[in-house]
Amino acid sequence: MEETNTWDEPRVGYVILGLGSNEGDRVRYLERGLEGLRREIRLDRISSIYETQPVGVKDQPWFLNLVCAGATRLKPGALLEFIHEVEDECDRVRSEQRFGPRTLDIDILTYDDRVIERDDLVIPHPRMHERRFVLEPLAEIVPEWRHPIEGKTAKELLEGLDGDAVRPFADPPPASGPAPIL
Ligand code: PH2
Ligand code: MG
Ligand code: MG
Repeated sequence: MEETNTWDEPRVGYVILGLGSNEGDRVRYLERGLEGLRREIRLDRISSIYETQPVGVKDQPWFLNLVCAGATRLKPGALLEFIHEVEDECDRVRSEQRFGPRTLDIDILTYDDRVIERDDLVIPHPRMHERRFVLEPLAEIVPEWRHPIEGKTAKELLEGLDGDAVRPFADPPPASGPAPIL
């Protein structure tokens, strides 16, 4: 007799996220962001913290940036909503100027090898391959990761890039709180 598969759970996606802060207690906002993300993402790699020159709007404080990677059951749209929730909990003001100062910005850089182009969500992040503040921490945790459109690894993308200043600032924030069971 044919058996129905009752174990058909939602699948797990592997995501890479970029975090940035240039307002208030920057380290604390990165830590709080990671804490929040752990409710839905089993983070298994977190880069060091880098201090980075602002890209885009130049006349604003320098950022702290890091990149993290992990597994989640949230699909891309639900992940985006969840990330907005975490940003809101971290005092993010939505009316702020695009590219201007923010307490915490969390960007979905990649979701598996998927290419998504929706009005509210473009994956891979459309500017990630030209931003040193993304590629430097990315190459630290997954140097062999390959961009699904550009066809180059994080390390190769970084090698072909000059541009804005990025300098090591601190070790990765320590894990706090339990990782979700997926
Ligand atoms: N984020 C931006 C605009 N410019 N510059 C740096 N160095 N780091 C960022 O995270 C960043 C930026 C928009 O989100
Ligand atoms: Mg951003
Ligand atoms: Mg953002």
